[in-house]
Amino acid sequence: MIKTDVIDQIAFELYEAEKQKKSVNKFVDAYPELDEALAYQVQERLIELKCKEENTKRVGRKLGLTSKAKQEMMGVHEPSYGVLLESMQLGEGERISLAPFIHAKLEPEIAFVFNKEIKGPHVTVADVLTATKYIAPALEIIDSRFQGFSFTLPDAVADNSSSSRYIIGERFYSPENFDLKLMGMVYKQNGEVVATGAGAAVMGHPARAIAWLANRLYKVGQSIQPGEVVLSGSLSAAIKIEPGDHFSASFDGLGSVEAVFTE
Ligand code: OOG
Ligand code: MG
Repeated sequence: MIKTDVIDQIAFELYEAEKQKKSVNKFVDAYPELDEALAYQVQERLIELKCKEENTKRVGRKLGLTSKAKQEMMGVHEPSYGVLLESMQLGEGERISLAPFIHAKLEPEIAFVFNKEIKGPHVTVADVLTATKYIAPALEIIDSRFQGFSFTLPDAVADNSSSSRYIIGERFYSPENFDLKLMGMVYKQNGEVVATGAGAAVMGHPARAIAWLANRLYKVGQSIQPGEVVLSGSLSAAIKIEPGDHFSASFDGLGSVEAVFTE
Protein backbone atom coordinates (compact mmCIF):
# COMPACT_ATOMS: atom_id res chain seq x y z
CA MET A 1 0.00 0.00 0.00
CA ILE A 2 1.22 3.51 -0.66
CA LYS A 3 1.83 5.75 2.33
CA THR A 4 -1.25 7.98 2.07
CA ASP A 5 -3.48 4.90 1.82
CA VAL A 6 -1.94 3.45 5.00
CA ILE A 7 -2.54 6.76 6.81
CA ASP A 8 -6.16 6.95 5.65
CA GLN A 9 -6.85 3.29 6.40
CA ILE A 10 -5.51 3.32 9.99
CA ALA A 11 -7.17 6.67 10.78
CA PHE A 12 -10.49 5.34 9.50
CA GLU A 13 -10.22 2.09 11.49
CA LEU A 14 -9.49 4.03 14.69
CA TYR A 15 -12.35 6.43 14.01
CA GLU A 16 -14.77 3.53 13.49
CA ALA A 17 -13.46 1.64 16.54
CA GLU A 18 -14.35 4.60 18.75
CA LYS A 19 -17.71 5.15 17.09
CA GLN A 20 -18.72 1.47 17.18
CA LYS A 21 -17.14 0.91 20.64
CA LYS A 22 -15.21 -2.06 19.21
CA SER A 23 -11.54 -2.34 20.04
CA VAL A 24 -9.07 -3.27 17.30
CA ASN A 25 -5.76 -5.13 17.19
CA LYS A 26 -2.49 -3.25 17.29
CA PHE A 27 -1.51 -2.02 13.84
CA VAL A 28 2.24 -2.56 14.01
CA ASP A 29 1.87 -6.21 13.00
CA ALA A 30 -0.27 -5.54 9.90
CA TYR A 31 1.63 -2.34 9.01
CA PRO A 32 5.30 -2.78 9.90
CA GLU A 33 6.01 0.60 8.30
CA LEU A 34 4.06 2.31 11.13
CA ASP A 35 6.85 4.17 12.90
CA GLU A 36 6.48 7.17 15.20
CA ALA A 37 6.65 9.76 12.40
CA LEU A 38 4.00 7.99 10.31
CA ALA A 39 1.87 7.49 13.44
CA TYR A 40 1.74 11.27 14.04
CA GLN A 41 0.52 11.67 10.45
CA VAL A 42 -2.23 9.13 11.17
CA GLN A 43 -3.13 11.08 14.33
CA GLU A 44 -3.37 14.27 12.28
CA ARG A 45 -5.68 12.56 9.77
CA LEU A 46 -7.84 11.11 12.57
CA ILE A 47 -8.23 14.57 14.13
CA GLU A 48 -9.20 16.10 10.75
CA LEU A 49 -11.80 13.36 10.36
CA LYS A 50 -13.22 13.89 13.86
CA CYS A 51 -13.36 17.69 13.46
CA LYS A 52 -15.28 17.29 10.23
CA GLU A 53 -17.63 14.45 11.22
CA GLU A 54 -18.31 15.67 14.77
CA ASN A 55 -18.35 19.36 13.96
CA THR A 56 -15.81 20.19 16.65
CA LYS A 57 -12.48 21.99 16.85
CA ARG A 58 -9.03 21.75 18.42
CA VAL A 59 -8.61 23.36 21.84
CA GLY A 60 -5.25 22.04 22.98
CA ARG A 61 -2.98 19.06 23.51
CA LYS A 62 -2.36 16.27 25.94
CA LEU A 63 0.83 14.57 26.95
CA GLY A 64 0.92 10.84 27.56
CA LEU A 65 3.36 8.50 29.24
CA THR A 66 5.25 11.29 30.98
CA SER A 67 5.49 9.47 34.34
CA LYS A 68 7.37 6.28 35.30
CA ALA A 69 4.11 4.87 36.70
CA LYS A 70 2.41 5.22 33.32
CA GLN A 71 5.43 4.08 31.29
CA GLU A 72 5.78 0.94 33.39
CA MET A 73 2.05 0.28 33.26
CA MET A 74 2.03 0.41 29.44
CA GLY A 75 5.54 -0.97 28.75
CA VAL A 76 6.38 2.14 26.70
CA HIS A 77 9.36 4.25 27.66
CA GLU A 78 8.89 7.54 25.84
CA PRO A 79 6.26 10.26 26.09
CA SER A 80 3.67 10.89 23.39
CA TYR A 81 1.25 13.67 22.64
CA GLY A 82 -2.28 14.01 21.28
CA VAL A 83 -4.83 16.66 20.39
CA LEU A 84 -7.68 17.81 22.66
CA LEU A 85 -10.94 18.68 20.91
CA GLU A 86 -13.72 20.88 22.24
CA SER A 87 -16.06 17.86 22.18
CA MET A 88 -13.83 16.01 24.69
CA GLN A 89 -14.31 18.49 27.51
CA LEU A 90 -16.76 17.62 30.31
CA GLY A 91 -17.89 19.99 33.05
CA GLU A 92 -17.02 19.31 36.66
CA GLY A 93 -20.00 17.95 38.58
CA GLU A 94 -21.87 16.43 35.64
CA ARG A 95 -22.58 12.71 36.02
CA ILE A 96 -20.63 10.92 33.34
CA SER A 97 -22.19 7.96 31.59
CA LEU A 98 -19.78 5.13 30.75
CA ALA A 99 -21.95 4.19 27.75
CA PRO A 100 -19.72 5.78 25.06
CA PHE A 101 -16.50 4.10 26.23
CA ILE A 102 -14.79 0.78 25.45
CA HIS A 103 -12.81 0.33 28.70
CA ALA A 104 -12.26 3.77 30.18
CA LYS A 105 -9.61 4.57 32.78
CA LEU A 106 -9.06 7.76 34.76
CA GLU A 107 -5.88 9.74 35.40
CA PRO A 108 -5.04 12.64 37.75
CA GLU A 109 -3.22 15.45 35.93
CA ILE A 110 -2.24 19.11 36.08
CA ALA A 111 -3.70 21.24 33.27
CA PHE A 112 -1.91 24.31 31.89
CA VAL A 113 -3.48 27.16 29.94
CA PHE A 114 -1.19 29.54 28.07
CA ASN A 115 -1.38 33.19 27.11
CA LYS A 116 1.69 33.19 24.88
CA GLU A 117 2.88 31.02 22.03
CA ILE A 118 5.48 28.42 23.08
CA LYS A 119 7.73 27.55 20.21
CA GLY A 120 10.69 25.12 20.14
CA PRO A 121 13.37 23.99 19.62
CA HIS A 122 14.94 25.25 22.87
CA VAL A 123 12.02 25.71 25.27
CA THR A 124 12.86 25.41 29.00
CA VAL A 125 10.79 24.97 32.17
CA ALA A 126 11.18 28.73 32.80
CA ASP A 127 9.84 29.55 29.30
CA VAL A 128 6.81 27.35 29.92
CA LEU A 129 6.05 28.94 33.30
CA THR A 130 6.40 32.46 31.83
CA ALA A 131 3.87 31.59 29.11
CA THR A 132 1.41 29.97 31.57
CA LYS A 133 -1.74 31.93 32.29
CA TYR A 134 -3.00 29.44 34.84
CA ILE A 135 -2.84 25.89 36.11
CA ALA A 136 -5.73 23.77 37.39
CA PRO A 137 -6.30 20.23 38.67
CA ALA A 138 -7.64 17.92 35.98
CA LEU A 139 -8.85 14.38 35.34
CA GLU A 140 -8.33 12.66 32.02
CA ILE A 141 -10.53 9.78 30.81
CA ILE A 142 -8.42 7.62 28.52
CA ASP A 143 -9.99 4.91 26.38
CA SER A 144 -7.52 3.14 24.11
CA ARG A 145 -9.10 1.81 20.94
CA PHE A 146 -6.78 -1.23 21.20
CA GLN A 147 -7.81 -4.60 22.57
CA GLY A 148 -6.80 -5.06 26.17
CA PHE A 149 -5.30 -1.53 26.27
CA SER A 150 -2.26 -3.14 24.65
CA PHE A 151 -0.14 -1.20 22.17
CA THR A 152 3.29 -0.03 21.07
CA LEU A 153 4.23 3.67 21.05
CA PRO A 154 3.33 4.17 17.33
CA ASP A 155 -0.06 2.45 17.85
CA ALA A 156 -0.89 4.73 20.79
CA VAL A 157 0.31 7.83 18.92
CA ALA A 158 -1.94 6.98 15.95
CA ASP A 159 -4.82 6.55 18.43
CA ASN A 160 -4.37 10.17 19.59
CA SER A 161 -2.59 8.90 22.71
CA SER A 162 -5.72 7.10 23.99
CA SER A 163 -7.49 10.41 24.58
CA SER A 164 -11.22 10.40 25.20
CA ARG A 165 -12.51 13.12 27.59
CA TYR A 166 -11.17 15.51 30.20
CA ILE A 167 -12.41 17.54 33.12
CA ILE A 168 -10.70 20.69 34.36
CA GLY A 169 -11.31 21.85 37.94
CA GLU A 170 -13.02 25.19 38.12
CA ARG A 171 -10.41 27.05 40.18
CA PHE A 172 -7.48 28.50 38.31
CA TYR A 173 -4.13 29.58 39.72
CA SER A 174 -1.12 31.41 38.44
CA PRO A 175 1.87 29.01 38.63
CA GLU A 176 4.01 31.75 40.27
CA ASN A 177 3.28 30.84 43.84
CA PHE A 178 3.77 27.11 43.49
CA ASP A 179 6.68 24.73 43.24
CA LEU A 180 5.06 22.29 40.83
CA LYS A 181 7.79 19.70 41.43
CA LEU A 182 6.87 19.43 45.08
CA MET A 183 3.14 19.75 44.65
CA GLY A 184 1.53 16.81 46.49
CA MET A 185 -1.39 14.92 45.00
CA VAL A 186 -3.89 12.50 46.58
CA TYR A 187 -6.02 10.39 44.23
CA LYS A 188 -9.15 8.75 45.66
CA GLN A 189 -11.70 6.26 44.34
CA ASN A 190 -14.89 5.97 46.40
CA GLY A 191 -13.20 7.60 49.37
CA GLU A 192 -10.16 5.29 49.39
CA VAL A 193 -6.71 6.60 48.54
CA VAL A 194 -5.61 4.75 45.38
CA ALA A 195 -2.43 6.74 44.65
CA THR A 196 -0.35 9.58 46.02
CA GLY A 197 2.30 11.53 44.20
CA ALA A 198 4.03 14.82 43.54
CA GLY A 199 4.41 16.94 40.42
CA ALA A 200 7.96 15.61 40.00
CA ALA A 201 6.42 12.26 38.94
CA VAL A 202 5.88 13.93 35.55
CA MET A 203 9.36 14.16 33.97
CA GLY A 204 10.81 15.75 37.12
CA HIS A 205 8.52 18.78 36.71
CA PRO A 206 5.17 19.01 34.87
CA ALA A 207 6.40 22.07 32.95
CA ARG A 208 9.28 19.93 31.61
CA ALA A 209 6.68 17.74 29.90
CA ILE A 210 5.23 20.87 28.25
CA ALA A 211 8.73 21.94 27.19
CA TRP A 212 9.27 18.48 25.69
CA LEU A 213 6.00 18.90 23.77
CA ALA A 214 6.93 22.33 22.40
CA ASN A 215 10.36 21.07 21.32
CA ARG A 216 8.83 17.96 19.76
CA LEU A 217 6.18 20.02 17.91
CA TYR A 218 8.94 22.18 16.43
CA LYS A 219 10.08 19.14 14.42
CA VAL A 220 6.75 19.12 12.58
CA GLY A 221 6.57 22.91 12.20
CA GLN A 222 4.01 23.41 15.01
CA SER A 223 3.89 25.20 18.37
CA ILE A 224 1.64 25.59 21.42
CA GLN A 225 -0.79 28.46 20.75
CA PRO A 226 -2.02 31.16 23.16
CA GLY A 227 -5.32 30.06 24.72
CA GLU A 228 -4.56 26.36 24.36
CA VAL A 229 -5.01 23.95 27.24
CA VAL A 230 -2.42 21.22 27.74
CA LEU A 231 -2.74 18.21 30.03
CA SER A 232 0.76 17.46 31.29
CA GLY A 233 0.27 13.72 31.86
CA SER A 234 -0.86 11.41 34.64
CA LEU A 235 1.03 11.52 37.94
CA SER A 236 0.02 7.94 38.72
CA ALA A 237 -1.13 4.74 37.05
CA ALA A 238 -4.57 5.03 35.40
CA ILE A 239 -7.50 3.42 37.26
CA LYS A 240 -10.25 1.43 35.51
CA ILE A 241 -13.63 3.18 35.90
CA GLU A 242 -16.69 1.20 37.05
CA PRO A 243 -20.32 2.43 37.05
CA GLY A 244 -21.06 4.19 40.34
CA ASP A 245 -17.45 5.23 40.91
CA HIS A 246 -16.64 8.59 42.45
CA PHE A 247 -13.09 9.84 41.91
CA SER A 248 -11.27 12.87 43.25
CA ALA A 249 -7.77 14.21 42.69
CA SER A 250 -6.57 16.81 45.22
CA PHE A 251 -3.47 18.90 44.65
CA ASP A 252 -1.68 20.84 47.37
CA GLY A 253 -2.87 24.46 47.16
CA LEU A 254 -5.00 23.91 44.03
CA GLY A 255 -7.92 22.08 45.61
CA SER A 256 -9.54 19.12 43.96
CA VAL A 257 -11.41 17.98 40.89
CA GLU A 258 -14.05 15.27 41.05
CA ALA A 259 -15.93 12.96 38.72
CA VAL A 260 -18.92 10.66 39.22
CA PHE A 261 -19.71 7.85 36.76
CA THR A 262 -22.93 6.03 35.89
CA GLU A 263 -23.76 3.03 33.63
C1 OOG B 1 -1.51 6.39 26.69
C2 OOG B 1 -1.90 7.75 27.21
C3 OOG B 1 -1.32 8.01 28.57
C4 OOG B 1 -0.94 9.77 30.36
O1 OOG B 1 -1.36 10.74 31.00
O2 OOG B 1 0.11 9.17 30.68
C5 OOG B 1 -1.73 9.29 29.20
C6 OOG B 1 -2.13 5.27 27.52
O3 OOG B 1 -1.60 4.92 28.57
O4 OOG B 1 -3.15 4.72 27.09
O5 OOG B 1 -2.68 9.95 28.85
MG1 MG C 1 -3.29 11.36 30.40
